[in-house]
Amino acid sequence: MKKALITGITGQDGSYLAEFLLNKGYQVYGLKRRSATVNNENIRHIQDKIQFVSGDLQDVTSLINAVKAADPDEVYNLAAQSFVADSWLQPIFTGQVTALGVTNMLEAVRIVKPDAHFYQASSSEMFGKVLETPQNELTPFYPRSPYGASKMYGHWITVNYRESFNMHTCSGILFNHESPRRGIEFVTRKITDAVARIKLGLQDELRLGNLDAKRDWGFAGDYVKAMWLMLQQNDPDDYVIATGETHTIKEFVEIAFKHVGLDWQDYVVQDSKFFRPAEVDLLLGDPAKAKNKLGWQPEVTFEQLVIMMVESDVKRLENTK
Ligand code: NAP
Ligand code: G4F
Repeated sequence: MKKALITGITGQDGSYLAEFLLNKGYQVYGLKRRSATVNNENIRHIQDKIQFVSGDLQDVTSLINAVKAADPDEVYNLAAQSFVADSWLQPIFTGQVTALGVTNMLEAVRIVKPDAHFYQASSSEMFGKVLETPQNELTPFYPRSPYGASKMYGHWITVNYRESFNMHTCSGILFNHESPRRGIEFVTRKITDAVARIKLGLQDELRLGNLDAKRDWGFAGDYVKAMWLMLQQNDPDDYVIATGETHTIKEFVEIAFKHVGLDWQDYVVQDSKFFRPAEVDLLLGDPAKAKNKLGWQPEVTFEQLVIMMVESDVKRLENTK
């Protein structure tokens, strides 16, 4: 039986990846940091099948112990301070976890299990103020936030461990991917949660920032398969994972409200509080390499994704009403 260690197991991607690997017959280990409150909502349905190991990306001793406990064939480093807006409020913490945390994890693997295949959760935020469109694996980076800069370090240190130590390390440059398990602070889930609350009479308005930014949005369930495919290849490499389509925040809002029979213009208020010090205006990925080399392509369309998230939030709130 193959063994995988996932950091960030309680997050959106960690939960879909754990499900995916359990279905493939893997023994799944999840690194989980201690929390004063329960934060297992995304994995409650599979938690009895996961072996949890206590640890934090900032504490290399805990990571060494986690790799020893799991003795993994594959390590998926998904843990991060992943919210771009907060990275300006906590720039040093973001750097410690999202940048240096990657080196901590790579060191733990290099010391304990150097032949394990390693996946690093890199991000299209590294393209930032984009230098070409669409963005592919060769597009130069121009990060626009402490988060983007931290991910860029994480990407390059992953490439460096491959080239310095001959380790099987891959960097997945994933464009935005969403789901009903997306954190409530990210724009897509903030919108679908608000649409459901407004529809059910629990909320009057939705306050948002920049509606003109464009994102290449896919479904998280499709994207975790790409992570796994990267680690099954003989040669480690870096891949852009995206849909090849881009949409504005406004388009997302329009479809979400329309699905419940409402006009978004009656409810959305722009609020300067949600504008960022620097914006990433346009992300559009070119997933040709992933398609050709991994045989990967997304299954869920943009409209299906919006509707899936709205319906899930309506159902959840109806059940708690
Ligand atoms: P997420 O839902 O925010 O999950 C982040 C996970 O990291 C959580 O399990 C969190 O644990 C854990 N974590 C945070 N700080 C930690 C620390 N110091 N030590 C150990 N664990 C820690 O993120 P996601 O959307 O699943 O994304 C997964 C990864 O992909 C992240 O690295 C993200 O930056 C990257 N990424 C995401 C996207 C996207 O669109 N979703 C795109 C590109 C790249 P707690 O539950 O304890 O907070
Ligand atoms: O949903 P967002 O917060 O995601 P963002 O910044 O694109 O980052 C996400 O995707 C990255 C991949 O490209 C990941 F690496 C990262 O970890 C994260 O998962 O914001 C999307 C857009 C931005 O342009 C933001 O300015 O939505 C705009 N926006 C407008 N109003 C808002 C809001 N974003 C949030 N979170 N909240 C608003 O009220």
